[in-house]
Amino acid sequence: MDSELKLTIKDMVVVGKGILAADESVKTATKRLASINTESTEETRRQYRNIMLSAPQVEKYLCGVILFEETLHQKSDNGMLFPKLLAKKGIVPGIKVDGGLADLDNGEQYTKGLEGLGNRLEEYKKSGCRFAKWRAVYSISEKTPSPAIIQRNAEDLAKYARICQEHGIVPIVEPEVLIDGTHSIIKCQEVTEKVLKAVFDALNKENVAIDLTILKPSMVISGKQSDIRAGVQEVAGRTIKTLKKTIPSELPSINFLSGGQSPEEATAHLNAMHTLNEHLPWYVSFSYARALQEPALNAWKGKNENIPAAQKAFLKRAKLNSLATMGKYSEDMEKNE
Ligand code: 5MM
Repeated sequence: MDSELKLTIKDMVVVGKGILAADESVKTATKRLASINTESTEETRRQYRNIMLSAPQVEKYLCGVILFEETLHQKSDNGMLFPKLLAKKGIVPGIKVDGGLADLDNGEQYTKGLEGLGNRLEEYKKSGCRFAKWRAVYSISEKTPSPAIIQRNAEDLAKYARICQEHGIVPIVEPEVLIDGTHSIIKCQEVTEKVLKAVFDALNKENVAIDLTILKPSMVISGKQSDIRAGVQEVAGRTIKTLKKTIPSELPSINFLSGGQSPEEATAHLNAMHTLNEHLPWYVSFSYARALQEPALNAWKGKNENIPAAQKAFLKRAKLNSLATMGKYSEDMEKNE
């Protein structure tokens, strides 16, 4: 089992490459398609995913794609099952395995989906998936996140990660401290530190092999509605400081989520982390959904004649984020590319 996991890590930790999150549930995909006045059907969701997954030479920038269950059984315009298409390009197919969020009485949310996970993983494996992803969320307000949700999410993420590794699937562990709110970057830093500490304590307790795990965290960033929002250098500096304090060096890769940042912000922040002149013990890259997809979605508008423009927009963001993983991105590339 270990050699299988090691090979997947090797294929997913590649300098200059990152992960595309294309794992929106039907509900979220419907919201995204509504923003371009396109009806959400199985076919329009397939068409949309086909634009990104079939984009020419996308494998230069991506080492993995997180898929939603529905996409596993869908085919590209050329008639190839999407996981097969990705594998053919040398991109590792993965799958979102959490069952979404459920409300708790105090207004916080936990993640569903542990029941029957092992059996589902066996099925996903047959479809070609080699890694999985599970997302837990933490909201910042005066009373949240509560110690109880920090503990519960950490334990569930750890159980999920252990089950994945037992089935030869690399777990992506995604604790997302939400950007919504008026909080300061310092508050976000405090919360992120507590959350990550609890997650790694739980992973260790559950005997999860850290060197065969990928972390998908949020960045340390000011609340979206905050009056004073920290600049790029501060976000990069505080994020790396917090990660160094809480994450063991044997973790192979940290792939950030974009969490509501604009595409340009998400790229600039990642790039700045690589220009801090600090040694980073792990590979630091991206696993963006919105920050990679937004320009493509807006260019497509649900119309066939816009597919080339949508693919161009998608490849541009993928390339700029690839450059950011090496600290080689600059703002003027936004105009020239
Ligand atoms: C936080 O969401 C993840 C990363 O996306 P962003 O880069 O846009 O923040 C993403 O993988 C998310 O987990 C999926 O889109 C699935 O979301 P839902 O809400 O449909 O389960």
